[in-house]
Amino acid sequence: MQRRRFLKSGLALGTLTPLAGTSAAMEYARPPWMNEPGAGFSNYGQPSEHEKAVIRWISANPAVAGNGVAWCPLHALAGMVTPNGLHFERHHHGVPPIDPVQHRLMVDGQVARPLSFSVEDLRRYPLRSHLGFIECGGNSSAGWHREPVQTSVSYIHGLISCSEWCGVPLRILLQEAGVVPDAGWVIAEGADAFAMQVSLPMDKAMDDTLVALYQNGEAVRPENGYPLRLVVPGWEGVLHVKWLRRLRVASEPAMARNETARYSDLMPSGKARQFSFSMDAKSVITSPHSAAPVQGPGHWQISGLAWSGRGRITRVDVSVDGGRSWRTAELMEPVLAKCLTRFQYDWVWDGKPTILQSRAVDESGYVQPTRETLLSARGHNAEFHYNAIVSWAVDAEGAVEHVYA
Ligand SMILES: Nc1nc2c(c(=O)[nH]1)N[C@H]1C(S)=C(S)[C@@H](COP(=O)(O)O)O[C@H]1N2
Ligand SMILES: [Mo]
Repeated sequence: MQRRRFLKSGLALGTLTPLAGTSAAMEYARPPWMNEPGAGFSNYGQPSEHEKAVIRWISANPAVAGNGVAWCPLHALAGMVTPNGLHFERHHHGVPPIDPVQHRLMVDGQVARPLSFSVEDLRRYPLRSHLGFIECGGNSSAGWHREPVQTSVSYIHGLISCSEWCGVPLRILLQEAGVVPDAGWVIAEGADAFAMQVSLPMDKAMDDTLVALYQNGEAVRPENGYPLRLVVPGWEGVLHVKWLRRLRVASEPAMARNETARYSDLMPSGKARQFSFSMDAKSVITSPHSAAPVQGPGHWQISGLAWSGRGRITRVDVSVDGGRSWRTAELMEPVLAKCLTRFQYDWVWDGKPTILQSRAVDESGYVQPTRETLLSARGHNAEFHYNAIVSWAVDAEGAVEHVYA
């Protein structure tokens, strides 16, 4: 009787065998935690104690205090939003302990009226929200190595995260200050030690750039720029100046360290690719991953993330045979411009060794390049902005390994 019902409901769902469930035991024992009332309320919720392994991995630079990164555990997340406590971190000079009451944002330089704002002043403006990614220009830079680095997907590609950033459009503040005609740049400065600076072209400043106060609904976290940061949709991480304290309108870029010596790429011609700005389309499979081998032949979800600084992801192709054939993956809604997009692909593994790959296409028509194509365009001296197709070999035991295919 039970079995017949099961078969019928299985048929209704169009499948005879469950994808992953085991048949339910007749006895359905009451677990111990149902025997007495549980814990009370908490002032600020924390993840389950069983999720303690889901953390950012820190690669601090031992030579420079406060310099380094913390990687986002992409392999452990689903959907597209990054929990605030797991947003990747990139600091050059540590996280300043800013008192929001004393913090000011100055708008000056080539403006009619230099202005100074408190955090409270900024909260009085109509806010705008951008759900989108921030990606460090150095993300995936292991791809430039001649041999494929053997580590987790998150240690190679985890310098990207995605949040709902809410703040004041930079345009409004610049218009109030009265930008002089022909002032082509805004030099943004952070309130960290050594005052990190970068230069933002005026067009982008006047377009969709935000002075963000909120991250996924709460105040921006200290490590992500509290109380204020720039959010420059689709453009590389370094432009998203944290702990923002000054916007100086200028006719020339600052040519600061992080837009000359860093975040630029030495090309085969000997010239440097500078001011890359927009992040090229990219995708990476986050599951299966090297820490969790595929548990035998059968149905598995290949899942991953795709994004483009130029707009929406229109398609992600997945290859389960090392690039010989490609199928279209399913894109999980919502699919937003300049935002992470989750893709999924139903994979039936026959248990034979193979190579898994993903390839993103964005609305500008740009197709994520193969490693060969990227190397032939940029050479071997580049250090940043690596966005080629990523390959994962699965061996007969299901172990996943980073390879160049
Ligand atoms: N003031 C300041 N802003 C900064 C940085 C910094 O070191 N100081 N790092 C930049 C770089 S290189 C990146 S990739 C992003 C990282 O943002 P996150 O730490 O919130 O992920 O912040 C940018 N803004
Ligand atoms: Mo960065």
